[in-house]
Amino acid sequence: MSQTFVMVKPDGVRRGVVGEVIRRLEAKGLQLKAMKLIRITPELAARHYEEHRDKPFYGELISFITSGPSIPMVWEGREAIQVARTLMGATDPIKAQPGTIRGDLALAITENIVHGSDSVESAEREIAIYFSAEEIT
Ligand SMILES: Nc1nc2c(ncn2[C@@H]2O[C@H](COP(=O)(O)OP(=O)(O)OP(=O)(O)O)[C@@H](O)[C@H]2O)c(=O)[nH]1
Ligand SMILES: [Mg+2]
Repeated sequence: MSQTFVMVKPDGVRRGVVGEVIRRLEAKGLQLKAMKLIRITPELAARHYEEHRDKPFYGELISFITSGPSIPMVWEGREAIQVARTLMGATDPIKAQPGTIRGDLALAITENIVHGSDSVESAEREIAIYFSAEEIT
């Protein structure tokens, strides 16, 4: 069993697809271990996206992720990191396959509905940014 960090971004909350994202992860067989609704602060956003600090789209990324409430979550299951990334689809929704969350629900690369950890190290790091150990069941 492994754990991953998945987050519905502000566009997903605004568009009312939180339930749809959760439904797909549950239907696949992953188990929800922790969840909350928060408005990400600029400080939290900078920690989350520190790997992208020098990218040209960094400013856009930070202003978008702080633009409204998000739903950070911890999910658990076999190969949870890979499984969640596969269900999410490619980063650019234009290239994401139909049947994936981004392929079915999104059209813009910044507003791509969900975030998912891309490695064991990033899952551990991101879970610790958003949740204390007591908040994970
Ligand atoms: N505007 C813009 N945004 C980008 C670009 N590349 C990535 N992003 C945004 O930055 C986020 C993080 O980029 P990555 O970590 O490389 O992509 P990812 O791992 O598929 O997506 P996350 O799960 O959100 O981390 C993406 O989800 C996009 O919202 C880009 O070329 N232009
Ligand atoms: Mg990423």
